[in-house]
Amino acid sequence: KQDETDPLAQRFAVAQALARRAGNTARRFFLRPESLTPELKSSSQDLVSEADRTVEAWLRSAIARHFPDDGIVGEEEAATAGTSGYVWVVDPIDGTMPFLVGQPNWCVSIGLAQAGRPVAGAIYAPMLRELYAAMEGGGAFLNGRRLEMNADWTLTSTTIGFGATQKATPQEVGRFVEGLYREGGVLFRIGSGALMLAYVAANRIAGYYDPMLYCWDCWAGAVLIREAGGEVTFAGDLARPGPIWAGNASVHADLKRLSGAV
Ligand code: 2AM
Ligand code: CA
Ligand code: CA
Ligand code: CA
Repeated sequence: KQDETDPLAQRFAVAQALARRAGNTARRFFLRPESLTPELKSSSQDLVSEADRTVEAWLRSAIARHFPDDGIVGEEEAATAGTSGYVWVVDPIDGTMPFLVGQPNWCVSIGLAQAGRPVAGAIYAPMLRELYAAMEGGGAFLNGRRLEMNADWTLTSTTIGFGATQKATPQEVGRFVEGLYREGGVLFRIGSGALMLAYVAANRIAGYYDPMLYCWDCWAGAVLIREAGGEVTFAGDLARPGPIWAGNASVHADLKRLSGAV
């Protein structure tokens, strides 16, 4: 049983509850898509709607109510600084594109940083009825069931998740896909980086590479990977996007090599 006075365990419990509640709010929007008027952000495939904004605003006020001294970084609003050393890293809807076209593969992602390090995370995918949760030193779980990554898998044991939004360059995409297929690998892609990381932790895909993610896409997922026994490198931080590689030790190294990072 977790220590209820431990500041991280307290936040971890709240993160899971908020991910569920936020997910259920997003789900109500999802089931009434005619009520949404999506707007373009940076490109024709970078969208936002009132679902994203409403859920993030709700999350921010709920976090501030529970932990007024914590910082918050999220996709749809400017970061707010805190004094406690804890920063919440939230994506109200990861997978906005799938969300807006009626695909079930989207989620709420809530990560926690302590002194800039990923220490806890909760990912809730309402249409899949899946809650992924992990806290440093406490293991990774899917709906309460412990996750443990397959240490024997290679690049070709099953498919490999690849992010590659329009922010990735054609060169980055081409080099990686060509190398992967040359070595017998096969691509997997859904429009949610957080869920692809969760799928790696759950042994549904063998690894994941994205040339450019923001912290809110991958913070919670990074904790899941580590606590499920895998390796993850995020070259960005709380302020800057960057590439990410995830898998067991062998797949993680292969993905770095195929992307030209080493
Ligand atoms: P989003 O749905 O929250 O925007 C897919 O590779 C990942 O990239 C998702 O986590 C998605 O998060 C994000 N994403 C999708 N389109 C993007 C874009 N145009 N710019 C930056 N990130 C994007
Ligand atoms: Ca977005
Ligand atoms: Ca995202
Ligand atoms: Ca988002």
